[in-house]
Amino acid sequence: MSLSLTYFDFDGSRGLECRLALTLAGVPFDDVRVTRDQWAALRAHVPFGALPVLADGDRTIAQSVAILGYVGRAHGLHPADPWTAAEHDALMLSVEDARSKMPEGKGMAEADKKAAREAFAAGWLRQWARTVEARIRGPFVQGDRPQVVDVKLYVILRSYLSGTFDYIGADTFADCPKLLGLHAAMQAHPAVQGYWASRTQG
Ligand SMILES: N[C@@H](CCC(=O)N[C@@H](CS)C(=O)NCC(=O)O)C(=O)O
Repeated sequence: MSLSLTYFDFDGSRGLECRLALTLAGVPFDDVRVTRDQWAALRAHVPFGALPVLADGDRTIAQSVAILGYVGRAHGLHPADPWTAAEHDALMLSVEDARSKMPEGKGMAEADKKAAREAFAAGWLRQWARTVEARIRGPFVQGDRPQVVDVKLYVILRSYLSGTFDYIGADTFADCPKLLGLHAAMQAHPAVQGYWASRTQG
């Protein structure tokens, strides 16, 4: 099996989720990072015209949740029980909801963007955080062992907690200790630490 994961050349969002899931699984993969110019030529040739894309020989799959589900099922990082697996899928899809519902702010006056983002954080996002919080056993979703669902939650929490998005404050999650604990436990996991070490040494 020769896997390659194609995404943009930055460590965030859906591409980071897939790289970290493969790293957690201990699976070697070709980490293909495309420039924006390369992407313009590539877009028409990938499923759904978006990245990430996972290739195994001449087979490709797109959609981050499908890629994570595949990696998880193939390597024991997604529940074997169908109901529990569907619960994990729902959590992963809710991360996609969070991404699509956040006001982008493109073309908005800064004050309007600020108001829209703060309303999103205080409203939809806080409710999302509480819903996820109730589904975490601790430190990871299903207990002591991280699975692909934890990787996806870690990546979006990392972006919120590090201030990647203007006007989405870390205080949004102040009453969600399990969510913060999941982020901290993922950050401290040897596979994740190894990934970050490899990126700073590269
Ligand atoms: N639902 C898809 C969304 C994929 C997506 O929107 N990817 C973005 C990067 S995170 C992308 O390819 N953007 C470039 C473009 O649309 O041209 C998934 O979860 O993988």
